[in-house]
Amino acid sequence: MKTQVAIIGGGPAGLLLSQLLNRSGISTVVLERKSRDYVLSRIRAGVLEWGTVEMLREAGAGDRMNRDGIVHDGCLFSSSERMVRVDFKESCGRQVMVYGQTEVTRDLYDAQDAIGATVLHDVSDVVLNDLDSDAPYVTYTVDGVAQRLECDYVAGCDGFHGVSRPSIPADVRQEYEKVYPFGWLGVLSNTPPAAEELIYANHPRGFALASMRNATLSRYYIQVDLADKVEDWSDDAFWAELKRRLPPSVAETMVTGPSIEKSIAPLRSFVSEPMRWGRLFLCGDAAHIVPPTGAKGLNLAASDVHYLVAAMKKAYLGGDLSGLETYSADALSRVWQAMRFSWSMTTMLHRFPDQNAFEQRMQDSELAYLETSEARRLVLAENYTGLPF
Ligand code: FAS
Ligand code: PHB
Repeated sequence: MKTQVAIIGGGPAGLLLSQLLNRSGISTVVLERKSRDYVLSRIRAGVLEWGTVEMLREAGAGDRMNRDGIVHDGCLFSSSERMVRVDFKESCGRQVMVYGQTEVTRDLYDAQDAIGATVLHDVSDVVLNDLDSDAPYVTYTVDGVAQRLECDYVAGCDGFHGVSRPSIPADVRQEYEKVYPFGWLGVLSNTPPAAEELIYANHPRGFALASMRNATLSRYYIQVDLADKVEDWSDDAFWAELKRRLPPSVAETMVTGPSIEKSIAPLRSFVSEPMRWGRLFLCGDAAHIVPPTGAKGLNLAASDVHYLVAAMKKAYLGGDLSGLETYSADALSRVWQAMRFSWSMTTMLHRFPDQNAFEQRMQDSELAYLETSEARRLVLAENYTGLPF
């Protein structure tokens, strides 16, 4: 089999890339390790930057989002002393869309079906070959049969544990990492959201986040120790701890109910450079990971796709390879800004095990500054809603 761009991974990055390339007349084949149902069972991100919203609309995958997504003008930050609202629209004229990654992935699969794109599931033994030649190819197994896919380029969209990043020689890769000494216990419940907008809570007992998917589906997180297991947390224990950390006015009125999903995610900041080696281009979690505090993971996947689609169109439609040459630097420039923002939000809002009284005061003063400074709110708003591409 032959295609122009072989895409490894059928998550948001791979599917969005496939959709936008095919709509530009560039052929792709997506190789996904898991089944479609498995991919669609994942509960992950919940907030879309407006740039991501516009890309989904451009991809022809925005109709359900336009109908069911919730446009938010701002979000709230709380501590024991205060509740601060950051009005994105007032500060920087931009908004975000609350719409779950699960739905984004579903919409992308539907859009791929509508154009007859090739997405192969339950693929194993993927190996990327001759990436440093002008004739790369991918070998893989599907239905027990070994296959070979000839291509011009390979897009590694296979996430943090994929095969693409390790296909770049270790002596070429420069990796940067910070692992945080806590995790997030997340719960999804068929209950109305605790508030109209997201609440990021900094509490002496630890961080909490009140988010949502729609008017009857809520998503909550609390910071937990790395040693915690999901089975350590009954629903009652989770709700009691969440209420301790949210503002009393919110905790008193919020509706609780059985968890329909409960999981613990570790937090790390990670970047692997370069994002291109020979004919391989990395996109999304394959190249970088952010702590979810800044709601950047999914949006950075879209950001990389934005740059790679532009570069591929320039190459295929204009015979100009300059975009491919600068892809890694272009994508990384925006990745590092999102990395910085996600790190700063995580540092400002979480309780670190070795945190001393001075560091506690620094967090308090950060929130006090956010409350009193329009300039500080603008900085948060422009980063949270997404810096320009
Ligand atoms: P993905 O990991 O989504 O997709 C990669 C795909 O490649 C997967 O479908 C995988 O099965 C496939 N694959 C892997 N190896 C392969 C191989 N060898 N061959 C073929 N296919 C292979 N982000 C936020 O913004 N907010 C959040 O709240 C948030 N919560 C998260 C919770 C968890 C538990 C995790 C893991 C991530 C979370 N994220 C969150 C980040 C997440 O949304 C990612 O940023 C997003 O999924 C990135 O999309 P992709 O780059 O497509 O990677
Ligand atoms: C979510 O709704 O899952 C969510 C929202 C904002 C974040 C992280 C997760 O920063």
